[in-house]
Amino acid sequence: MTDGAPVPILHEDPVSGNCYKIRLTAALLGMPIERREYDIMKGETRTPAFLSGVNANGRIPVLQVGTRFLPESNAACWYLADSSALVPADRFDRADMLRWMFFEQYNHEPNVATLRFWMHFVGRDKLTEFQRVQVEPKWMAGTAALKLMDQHLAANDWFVGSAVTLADVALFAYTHVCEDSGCFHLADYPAVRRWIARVEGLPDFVAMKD
Ligand SMILES: N[C@@H](CCC(=O)N[C@@H](CS)C(=O)NCC(=O)O)C(=O)O
Repeated sequence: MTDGAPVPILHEDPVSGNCYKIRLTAALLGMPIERREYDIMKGETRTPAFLSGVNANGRIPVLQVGTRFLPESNAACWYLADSSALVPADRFDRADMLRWMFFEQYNHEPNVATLRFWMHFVGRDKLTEFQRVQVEPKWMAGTAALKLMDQHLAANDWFVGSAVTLADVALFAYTHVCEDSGCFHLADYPAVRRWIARVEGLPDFVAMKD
């Protein structure tokens, strides 16, 4: 970091889109970041050491800055990008960026990302009954979120204003891999596809698997 703050450490599982948002933010800003890996499938974020020392909420990502720990992907992105070009200077645009980041956490991630986790990593035949009954409602809600994004992107290159912001970073993370679940098809969302290509074409873009 240029302000004398220590190099942040990202506690992550590399397959997680929430963690990837933070790596992508750092890459786009040219900021160094260290990485500590956990395997969520093995419960490594639920150990007493993790719960007492990293995040009492038992989840990654967590951004460690010195001795302080910041969970929640969008808060961590904000910490890195505050006062940068990824955050609009205009007050309304800044709030609008947050609007899309809240949308991502409420309408998009709990549906699109959760279905990716259940169907691709856990496996449909290993889902609990509780999870199984939620597949269809999550598919409907995820579809509604992707449709809304497509509608917005049909008329706009970026979610806010005329350049990439954290809203794009937050929404890109799970959208570009939404087909992993087998529930969503990007061909249904042509404007989203064009926007994905736009994000992937940004200087310093890093892929999820890098
Ligand atoms: N709202 C949180 C969601 C964090 C989250 O759900 N993390 C998942 C991986 S993407 C996790 O750690 N799961 C492991 C577990 O719950 O045990 C964020 O945006 O960071």
